[in-house]
Amino acid sequence: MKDEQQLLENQQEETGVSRRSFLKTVTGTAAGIGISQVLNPALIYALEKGLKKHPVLWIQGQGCTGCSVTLLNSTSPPIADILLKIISLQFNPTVQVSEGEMAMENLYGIAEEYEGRFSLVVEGAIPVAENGKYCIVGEMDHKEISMVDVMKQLGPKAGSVLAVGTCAAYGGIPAAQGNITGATGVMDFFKAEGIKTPVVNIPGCPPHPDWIVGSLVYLLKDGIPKLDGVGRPTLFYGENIHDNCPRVPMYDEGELSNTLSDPKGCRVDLGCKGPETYADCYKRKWNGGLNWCVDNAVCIGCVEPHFPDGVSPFYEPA
Ligand code: FSX
Ligand code: SF4
Ligand code: SF4
Repeated sequence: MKDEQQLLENQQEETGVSRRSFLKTVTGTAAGIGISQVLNPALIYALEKGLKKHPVLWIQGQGCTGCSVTLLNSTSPPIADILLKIISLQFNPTVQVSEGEMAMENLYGIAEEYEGRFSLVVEGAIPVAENGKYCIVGEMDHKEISMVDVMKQLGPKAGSVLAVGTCAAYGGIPAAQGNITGATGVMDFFKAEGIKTPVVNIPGCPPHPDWIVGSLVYLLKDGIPKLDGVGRPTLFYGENIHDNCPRVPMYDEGELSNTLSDPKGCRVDLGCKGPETYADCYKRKWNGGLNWCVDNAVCIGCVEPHFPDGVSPFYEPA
C-alpha cells in the first residue's frame, strides 16, 4: 500500500499519467479490459488538472436516447465518477435540470465563451429535409431552433466533435430505407456545409460506454485518436469481431448453432454479422463485462456504416 502510494506520488510528480499507460488503460490489458483504471488516482489528478477546463456540450437530434442511456448505465467507472471527475458535461437534455430558453441560452453561452475549446457531442442523426423542421431542439426569442441550426452554428465553434452512436456517425436507423427526413450523419453534414471541425465517430446502436468515455478523454487529453477509414478510433474499432470470436474454432469445424439458445456453435447460419464487423465487444463485453451479443443472440453489425439496411435481416432462422 505504501509502495503504491509512493508510485502514485511519483506518477503525479511526473505528468500525472503517461500516454502509454493511458493507452494501456483504455485498450485494456490481460488484467482488466474496462476503463475502470481511468479512475486510478494518478489519472484523476491529470484529468482534474486539464480536462475540467474543456466543457462538453451534448446535443440530441434524431435518436432514441439510447446513447445517453448507455453512458448513464456505465458501471465501470460509475456514471457519477465520469461526470464529477472525468468530463465536464455542461449540457445534455436528458439529464440536465435546466430547460426551455434558459437551457438554450446556456448552450449557446458556453459555446461562445469557450469557442474552439469545447467538445460537441452529437447524439442522433441530423434531418436536413424541409429546412430541418423534422427536429426542433429548442426555442430562443420565440423562434424555433432546429438540429440543423445548432449544427451549423455550434459545429464551426467546437474544438472537436464526437458523433456518438451510429445515427450521428452515419445516419443509422433514422436514415434507413423509407426515411423521409433526410437523416444525415455529422461527417456528411459537415462536408455539405463546408465545416472543417474534426469529427470522431463512435458508432454502435448504442455504443459501449467505454468507447464514449475513452474516446472523449483521449480527445481532450491527447487530441484526435488514430481513426480508421470510416472515422472510428482504431483503439476500440480496430479489430474484426469474427477473427477474435471465441466461437471461431466451431466455425472452422462447421459446428453451427441451430437456435439462439444453443450454448455452443457458431452463429453464422443464424445471421451473425461478426465477419463484417469491427469492434472490441468480444473482449470488452457489455453490461459490466457480463456478456455480449454473440453469447445470447448474434452480432448485428451495429457499428458499421451500412447499419441497419446493409445488415438486414438481423436474424435468420437456420
Ligand atoms: Fe441511434 Fe442514440 Fe441507436 Fe438509439 O440516441 S445509435 S437509435 S441505440 O441511441 O442515436
Ligand atoms: Fe464469427 Fe459470429 Fe461465428 Fe463468432 S458466432 S465465429 S463472430 S460468425
Ligand atoms: Fe454491435 Fe456486434 Fe458489438 Fe453487438 S457484438 S454491440 S451488434 S458490434
